[in-house]
Amino acid sequence: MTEFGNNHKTAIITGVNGQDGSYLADLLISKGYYVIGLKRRTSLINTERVDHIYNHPIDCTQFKMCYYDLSDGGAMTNLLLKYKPDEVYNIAAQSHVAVSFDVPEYTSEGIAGGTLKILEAIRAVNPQIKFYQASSSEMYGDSTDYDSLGYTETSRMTPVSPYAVAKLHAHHMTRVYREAYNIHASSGILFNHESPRRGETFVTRKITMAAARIAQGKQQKLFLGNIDSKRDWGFAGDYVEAMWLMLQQPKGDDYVVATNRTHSVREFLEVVFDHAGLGDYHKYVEIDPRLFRPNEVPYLLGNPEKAKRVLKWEPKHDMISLARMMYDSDFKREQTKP
Ligand code: NAP
Ligand code: G4F
Repeated sequence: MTEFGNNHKTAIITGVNGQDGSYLADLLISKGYYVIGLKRRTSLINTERVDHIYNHPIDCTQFKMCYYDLSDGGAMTNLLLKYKPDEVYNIAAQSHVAVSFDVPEYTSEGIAGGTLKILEAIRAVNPQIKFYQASSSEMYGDSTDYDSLGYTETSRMTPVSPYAVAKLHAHHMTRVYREAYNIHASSGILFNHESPRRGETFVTRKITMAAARIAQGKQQKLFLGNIDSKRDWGFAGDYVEAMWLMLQQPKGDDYVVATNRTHSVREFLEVVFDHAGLGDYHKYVEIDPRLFRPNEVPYLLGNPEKAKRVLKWEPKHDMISLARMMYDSDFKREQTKP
């Protein structure tokens, strides 16, 4: 018996301080789970995204934070032995594609090596533990193996960044452990998903934060890189439901999670600047060649037909409602700053 008792499900979430980890913790707690959220040690406290759970009089009784790093397989073994989880969600990663060109070894060791360490720990401690792997649409790279409905689970993947190669390694390893050891291991091939909790250096959040500051007279210019690339953007809160649904199926599998709509960064800019009442974004945006990547994924459109059919999953937000939600949140947040 663990310190939480036995009459509940227990889940471990790596990367609980991140965007998805925090939404997933909210979801699992609302379903009655006990959640062991894993964070890495940082010199400044960065638990902002889960502080509402900590500070909640009831939710905090279902939540515990422990230190963990993707490089530490022994630590995962100890956590599995101590907390006896039913489900492990591997959400942690150096998740910034552009940064992966600067720190490819670190990115790869965390994502590829780190995932393998968790799978090995599950195999050794208890192969009945269900496993979720955060795979990515970035893995498709510049593949042309899509039709008018977009990429599917079986489309050819030709990754074009160190991040994506590492994710593809982890994706295949998850399948290998599913097939070789009969572990309930699933990969969610998630297309870009955003929210008011999105990291501040990803393009959507960079845009909504800048527009909110420009609208309040605190910033004049926004510097961006390639604004012609296209992404299939959804809401992170919708996407963590798909993660959970995958682990409730009789068997592990791979699923595309996407909205089936694609828009350029330029279109996202237009929606945000229009919603902010700022008019033409050209007045504020400058293109900085230093923000272009050595390689770019030009186009992403996901076909979530399998997730809809098998998981009965549906996205509730599209790019426009998402962009407005993010801008409104940043506008309010900016108003409270000195
Ligand atoms: P995120 O906000 O960057 O969160 C990643 C989390 O991982 C952070 O809490 C981070 O810790 C933690 N982390 C990083 N390196 C670590 C390490 N070595 N050991 C332990 N923890 C570490 O990313 P996200 O947007 O929530 O994405 C969640 C996952 O889905 C990632 O694996 C990402 O690659 C993948 N994914 C994301 C998207 C998307 O559009 N958001 C799409 C497809 C796949 P700190 O808080 O200390 O930095
Ligand atoms: O917001 P981004 O950095 O997201 P990207 O590269 O698509 O990666 C995100 O989605 C992946 C799923 O497909 C995840 F796996 C990954 O972890 C991450 O969450 O960039 C989106 C687009 C790119 O084409 C980029 O070149 O926006 C372009 N962009 C233009 N100016 C910019 C900027 N991106 C960033 N981050 N910053 C800019 O100034």
